[in-house]
Amino acid sequence: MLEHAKKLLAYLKLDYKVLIDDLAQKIKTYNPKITPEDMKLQEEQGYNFTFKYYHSLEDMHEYLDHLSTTYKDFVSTQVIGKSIEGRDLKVLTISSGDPTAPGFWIDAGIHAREWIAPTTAIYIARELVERRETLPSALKKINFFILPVVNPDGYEFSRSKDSHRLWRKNRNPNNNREDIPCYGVDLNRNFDMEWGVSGSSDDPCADVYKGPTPNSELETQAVTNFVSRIPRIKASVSLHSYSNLILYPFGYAGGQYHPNHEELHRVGVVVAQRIKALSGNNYGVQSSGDWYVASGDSADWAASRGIPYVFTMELSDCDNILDGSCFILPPSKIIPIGKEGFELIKATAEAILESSHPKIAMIPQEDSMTTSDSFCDKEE
Ligand code: 0X9
Ligand code: ZN
Repeated sequence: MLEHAKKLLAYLKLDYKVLIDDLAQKIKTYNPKITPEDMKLQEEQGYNFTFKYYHSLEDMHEYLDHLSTTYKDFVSTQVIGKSIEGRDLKVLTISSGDPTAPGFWIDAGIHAREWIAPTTAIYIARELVERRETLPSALKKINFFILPVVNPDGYEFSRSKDSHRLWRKNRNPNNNREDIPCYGVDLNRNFDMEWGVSGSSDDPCADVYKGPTPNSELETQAVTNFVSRIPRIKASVSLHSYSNLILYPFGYAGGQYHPNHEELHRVGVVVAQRIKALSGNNYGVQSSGDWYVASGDSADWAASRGIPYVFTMELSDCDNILDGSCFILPPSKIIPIGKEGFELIKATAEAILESSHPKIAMIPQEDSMTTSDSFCDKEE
């Protein structure tokens, strides 16, 4: 196959460089089949999810349900909407017990191929629920809302075949128009904040297709409807990969900053220092738009809603940035990278509780659901 491609490129007189000798092999090695021993362990624990594999959406949802049934006093799940192919968008709510406590939104898996992001969101959920006894007190004084897979159709598509592994967008057929033969909208270009002004495309075949209108996608709508109604929301974190970066708004332009950007930068630097001490890894801290401009991302929208702490975290570096497959990470990275993600959640929680933010205009109260709504919508 590689030899055939090389011949073709030579014939076409096109310059090339082989980045990965055998991508299929890399995909297989880093997505191993569950061993019979682990299957047995899963049967014993009563659910299939582990931190040793990249699991299906179903397995991940099963774990969220396990948390909500085992810890029903303070944990619940709710389906906040459906994807374009009809999959559930399942949010885990972890209650501090105080309905007036600050709200904290965490989402992951907006981009299908970034498998380390959903696993990190679930790792964070596990720490917040199953390791509650060991948590710093700040984390117990916050109401968390976690959506580990914003783009379930894309995620399942990327798992369905080796050749789909690097899929990024959702699976909107884009009306199946003959003149638009391409699937998918980039959900991180679809949010309604300076939509389409930079770093996105109006070509449905592009990986950064922004969609036909702002907030056009069911997945984006589910997120914006739900987050707009989180009572006293103080933080929004969006998990992505890769690049070892802690980013804060705005992303639609360089040199445009969230009103709270000095504080966001300070928190980001604290997190980077803690990660360095934890794993030796170096994280950068900067505004999204100073990294590269792209409009319509979830963090810019969250900032536009007046949320004071807004971050995008690009989890994981790349062993070899030129190999073109830094989205494909061995499952042995799930826990170490989960820990790095958790550092951002911890430091943000501490910062929320330490400071008040008179300068930031918050979401008008009439838009918000009551806290009891959010905790009573428990899925049966
Ligand atoms: O391009 C994106 O949507 C994010 N990077 S990723 O590699 N995960 O796709 C970055 C979003 C941050 N926003 C901007 N740079 N504007
Ligand atoms: Zn991403």
